[in-house]
Amino acid sequence: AVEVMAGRFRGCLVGGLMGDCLGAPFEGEPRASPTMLNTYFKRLNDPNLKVPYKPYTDDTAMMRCVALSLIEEKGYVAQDMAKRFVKEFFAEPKRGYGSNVVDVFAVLRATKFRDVYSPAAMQFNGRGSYGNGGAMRVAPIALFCHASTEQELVDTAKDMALLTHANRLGYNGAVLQCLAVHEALHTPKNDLNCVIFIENLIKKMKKVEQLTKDDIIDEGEEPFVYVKKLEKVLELLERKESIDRDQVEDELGVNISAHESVPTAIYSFVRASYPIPNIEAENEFQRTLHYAISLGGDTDTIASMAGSIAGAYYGMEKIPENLQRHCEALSEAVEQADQLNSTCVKDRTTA
Ligand code: F2R
Ligand code: MG
Ligand code: MG
Ligand code: MG
Repeated sequence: AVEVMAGRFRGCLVGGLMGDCLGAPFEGEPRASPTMLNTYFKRLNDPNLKVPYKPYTDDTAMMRCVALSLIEEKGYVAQDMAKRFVKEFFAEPKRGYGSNVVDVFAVLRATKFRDVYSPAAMQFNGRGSYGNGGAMRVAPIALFCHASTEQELVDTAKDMALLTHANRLGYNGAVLQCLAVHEALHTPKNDLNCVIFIENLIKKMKKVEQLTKDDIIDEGEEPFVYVKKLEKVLELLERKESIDRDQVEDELGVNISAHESVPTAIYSFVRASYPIPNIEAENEFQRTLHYAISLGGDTDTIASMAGSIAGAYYGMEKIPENLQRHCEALSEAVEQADQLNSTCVKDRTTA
């Protein structure tokens, strides 16, 4: 069982990296045409193609911090993680970070990490960010907590997101993405039932989105935003072939806010488990990235989140090698996945 998990751990981190690297050239651009994207993937799959690697962006830069902090600290330690985010940002600030999250890094540094959660809480006049930056980096937590209780997984994802994203939609988006990776990791291979996959997430998010006294929510604001989005995913799945990309954009969203991108990434994973018109991809993992990118908008982040879920389900064995070699720091993602796996294995044997 440990062996099988190793392939899924690798698939998850490599899948996230690949979605980021391969999706980044399209971020914020007008939606790419079907011909353009078919040519893009066909060209990258040519074993003789020699081109510079595609760099990763903020999504992977931060995900690497999450993975390394969990590995070094053998668990979630807020201060260590915050310090890694800040160090990474100031070492390589031009990775395409969100325009507001960079203020959190500056304040964390200026206040010497005294209260690591307070700079994020002060963003947007105390409302906190609902950007997808918490969700885009959460996958290593699903791996690290893969044998933990659901509550531990949810709490850790939320706390990690709160370092930068204090808005309820921001951190709950991270929780949902973490639950989706976790669900994929535990779905037996060749046994994916799209409807059951989404229904399981709906059940879990009904608990997560239940309001507690700590939640800041405006009067009249919808509390079950993610549950509603996942119900829309079910509707889209039912309508099957008749769905076009405009409908996905209208109903789920394709932008940098967590609630307009996390459900879209999850939908991309389930939808790409069977053929899609105009997408020439036999391989389901590749089809997932291709479809996520084809939706336009926040393509690096949606493809990265979809790629982590798909990689956790299909495993490293299913990820085309020709595509892997175009991504920056591929071997480091593999190494971190193995280290996370052995940390968990040690936990299991010493527990
Ligand atoms: N930043 C980008 N892409 C845009 C331009 C990059 C371009 N390629 C370039 O060359 O510069 N991508 C990256 O950012 C997203 C993750 O962002 P994160 O970490 O959540 O950042 P932030 O700043 O907290 O939030 C992003 C924006 O969301 C809006 N927003 C969030 N909360 C809000 C609130 N409470 N009220 C109003 N607006 C809110 C703001 O516009 C924020 O700037 C990923 O796509 C990653 O790839
Ligand atoms: Mg990015
Ligand atoms: Mg806690
Ligand atoms: Mg992005």
